[in-house]
Amino acid sequence: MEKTDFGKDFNWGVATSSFQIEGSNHVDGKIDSIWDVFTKTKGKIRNGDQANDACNHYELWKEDFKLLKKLGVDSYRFSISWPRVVGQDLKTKNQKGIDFYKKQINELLELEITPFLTLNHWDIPQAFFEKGGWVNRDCINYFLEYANFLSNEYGDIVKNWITHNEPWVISHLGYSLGTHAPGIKSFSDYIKVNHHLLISHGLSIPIIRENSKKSEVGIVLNLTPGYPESSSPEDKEETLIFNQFFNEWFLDPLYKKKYPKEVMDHWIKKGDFPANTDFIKENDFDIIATETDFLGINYYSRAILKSSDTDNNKYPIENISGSKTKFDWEVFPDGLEKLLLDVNEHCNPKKIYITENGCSYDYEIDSKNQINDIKRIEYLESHLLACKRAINKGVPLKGYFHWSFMDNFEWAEGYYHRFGLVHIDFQTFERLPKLSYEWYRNFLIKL
Ligand code: IFM
Repeated sequence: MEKTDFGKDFNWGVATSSFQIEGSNHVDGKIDSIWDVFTKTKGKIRNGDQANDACNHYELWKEDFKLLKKLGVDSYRFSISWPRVVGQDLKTKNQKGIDFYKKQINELLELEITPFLTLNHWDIPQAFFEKGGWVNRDCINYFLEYANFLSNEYGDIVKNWITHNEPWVISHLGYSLGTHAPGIKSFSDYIKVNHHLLISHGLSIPIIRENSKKSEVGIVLNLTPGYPESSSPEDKEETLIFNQFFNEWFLDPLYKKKYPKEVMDHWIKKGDFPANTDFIKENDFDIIATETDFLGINYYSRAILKSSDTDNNKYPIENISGSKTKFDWEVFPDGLEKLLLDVNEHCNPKKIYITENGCSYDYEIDSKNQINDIKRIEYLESHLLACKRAINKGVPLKGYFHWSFMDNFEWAEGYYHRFGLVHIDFQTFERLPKLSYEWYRNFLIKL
């Protein structure tokens, strides 16, 4: 497999997010995010890990960008920390935060690396949450003001915009299971959060396009294809419900102006779905389906479903059969190929990017100070091959961003999982590229 097999205009990249790497959570005027509050709540994060320092990227970003350049990527996907760029009233601007990202964007352009900017990778201001956040439809305006101000500020230098990262995780883990910030357990809030996230996405698109001429705007979904454990009608039915709950709940409104029926009936039957559906207004689906320039897909694994699984209250990547990553997620590259083909057929997006794909494994640093993370290399290579097969079958896949550029703070899992191509010593903040970094580099620049 050669880089050139993917076409000349293919975007090769890596991805990160603000809260997971930056640290310096209380300097230069940054206000609290919901994750600052959640991480301080006892029992929420594995081992009580904190993200006050994370990778100390806030101070070391120039050093990180040197490694990024050396890696040979075309593009870098990262997110803006909303609470770093506004004050408590969500209206005043924090110039130090704005400048922090402006310097980074300009440096990336200097290095000939294209920035892909995510507006919301989960670390929303606590002040926004306290005003009702995603549950409160009126709060959508705060997000639109944020999108307006950011695209005004950076519109000339950023041309690739992502509205939200993984709405399923925001709503399901944050508002239904409560295992992520803000830690709410309410099915009706969960449904509203989904809906309002999608509306805010749709409404922000024309704003961003107006401020950032000739830019491209999209959304990122974490899609996990479900497979039935057997060919029994019950397992197939279970799989259909899973796929609608996990994937089509987002794809359908975005591309077909509706929510999928069977899962909704299933929730209504269980008594979960809010009896009052007034929160869905008449032309909401027209707003949500505002045409995007690309669809970002984050793919990690698949789920295998059997009929007794009918329970949305568990994290459903389980019952797996093949080899697993440290997260217990099955390594299943064929699922990526099939997912790309299915999404292309059903939604026909103009362009697709794999905006995240990666794995966490344990490893050791050997006596030569090297990290031979062979399993990550195998994971990366096999998933790139899956991408190539999908492209050969006509999928308009135009980029691949590996998750992640560096080890980082893995949300409720703290520092337990390491997804990076670059190792981070979370005590000294020393950076050490792993063998997988060298592999990707060799692939990208043909040493
Ligand atoms: O670390 C996360 C990222 O923030 C969103 N997608 C999945 C990754 C691995 O769990």
